[in-house]
Amino acid sequence: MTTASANSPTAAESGGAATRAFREQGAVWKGAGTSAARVDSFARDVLGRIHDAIREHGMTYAEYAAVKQWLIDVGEAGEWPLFLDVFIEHVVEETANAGLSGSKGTILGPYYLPGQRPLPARCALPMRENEKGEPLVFSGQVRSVSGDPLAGAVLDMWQADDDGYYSGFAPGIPDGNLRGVVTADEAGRFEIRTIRPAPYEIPKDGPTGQLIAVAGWHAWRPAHLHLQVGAPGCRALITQLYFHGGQWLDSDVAQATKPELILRPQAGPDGVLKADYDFVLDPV
Ligand code: MBD
Ligand code: FE
Repeated sequence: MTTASANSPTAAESGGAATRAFREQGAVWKGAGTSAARVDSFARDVLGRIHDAIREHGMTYAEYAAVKQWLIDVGEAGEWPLFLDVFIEHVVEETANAGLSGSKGTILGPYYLPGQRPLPARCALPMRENEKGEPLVFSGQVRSVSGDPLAGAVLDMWQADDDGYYSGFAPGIPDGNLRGVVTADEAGRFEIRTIRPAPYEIPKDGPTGQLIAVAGWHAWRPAHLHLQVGAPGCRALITQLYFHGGQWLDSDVAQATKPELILRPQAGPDGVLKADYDFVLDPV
C-alpha cells in the first residue's frame, strides 16, 4: 500500500471477482460433451509434454516444490481466469474460429459481466459525472457476410477506464461503469459515446504478476474495447478493438491483437475523436 491509487485493485480482489463471474456464467457452456477417448488422448498428450519439458530443462526438486506452491497460490488468489485468458485463450480462439469469413474475433478475457444496462443505437456508455479520459465516439454498422445490414444487432461492450481498471473488478468504480448492451438501429448502425481506455497491466501483487516479474516479461495489454456482437441467425462474435499507435500493440502479454482489429480514430469537426468500425457476422 505505498503508491497504489484509491481504486487500484489488489490481485486477490480482481482475481476473486473474476473467478466468481466465471462460475456464475459457467452454466452457459452446459458441459463440453467431450468423449472419454478424447479426454484420455488430450490429457496424456499434455502430461507427456510437461514430462518432456521437465527432462529437457533438468528440473530440480526445489523447483518442483516452487511450482506446486505457485499453482496453489494461483487458485487461492482466484487468478485461474486471469492466467488462462492471458496465456492460453488466444490459441483456443485461433483454433475454434479458424475458417470463419466474418470479422476477426479475439479472446473474451476474464472481465466480461452479463446483464449490463440496455442502450439504444445512439447512446453513451454509463460513466461517472467526471469520467477521466479522452472522449471517443465509436460508430459503425453490423452486416451479414452477404452484406445485408443486420437490423437490431446487439453489441455488448465493456472496457477499462482511463486508469486501466474495469468496473466490477476494482474498488471504487460504480457497478456497470463503461459497460452496456447496445441495440443497433434498423440499418444495423450504432454510435456509442465513451472514453478512450488506458492500457491494462496485470496486477503485480498476485501469482500471475509474480511469474511475469520473475521471468522478466512485461505485464501489459494495449488499450482495447471489448465487444460481443450478435444478431438472430448469426454466430456471435467475441472481439476486441485496439488503437493505432497504442503502446504495447506489438507485445501484448495476452497475444490477442490482430492487424484487422486496429481502430484509427480521427478528430471530427467538433474536435472529438471518432472511430468507425463495421462488424461482419458469420451465419450460425
Ligand atoms: C484484460 O483486460 C483482458 O482483456 C484480458 C484478455 C486479460 C486480462 C485483462
Ligand atoms: Fe480487457
